[in-house]
Amino acid sequence: MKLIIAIIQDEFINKVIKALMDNKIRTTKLSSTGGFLKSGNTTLFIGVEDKEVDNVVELIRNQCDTKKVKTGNKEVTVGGANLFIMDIDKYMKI
Ligand code: 2BA
Repeated sequence: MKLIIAIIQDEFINKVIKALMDNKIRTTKLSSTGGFLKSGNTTLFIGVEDKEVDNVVELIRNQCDTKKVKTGNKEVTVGGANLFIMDIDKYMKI
């Protein structure tokens, strides 16, 4: 099993969650804040079987895009999504 931690820019989150729900992928949504821009984003915890990982990555990719944000006199390219994919030893619902 894998845990996908997905940091998503807020403007894409509703479409991402709809795509996950439409595909019966469970997720937990946390409000989060980027350390650099100090603006809101959303972090999803998504627990899936290994064989579902590629599908979830594609679902997220299809709903997100990069955007350019000006900060001071610099411009940075944000997202659309930053994903961390981790092995999970054990999942229990008790
Ligand atoms: P922020 O930390 O607010 O970063 C927003 C964007 O600013 C980043 O986009 C990147 O383009 C730029 N940036 C971040 N740190 C920088 C630095 N030290 N110097 C120059 N530019 C910098 P993304 O890379 O797409 O990241 C979007 C959001 O995803 C981040 O928001 C943060 O909340 C999260 N994130 C990205 N990489 C992460 C990591 N390695 N660990 C934890 N969270 C991460």
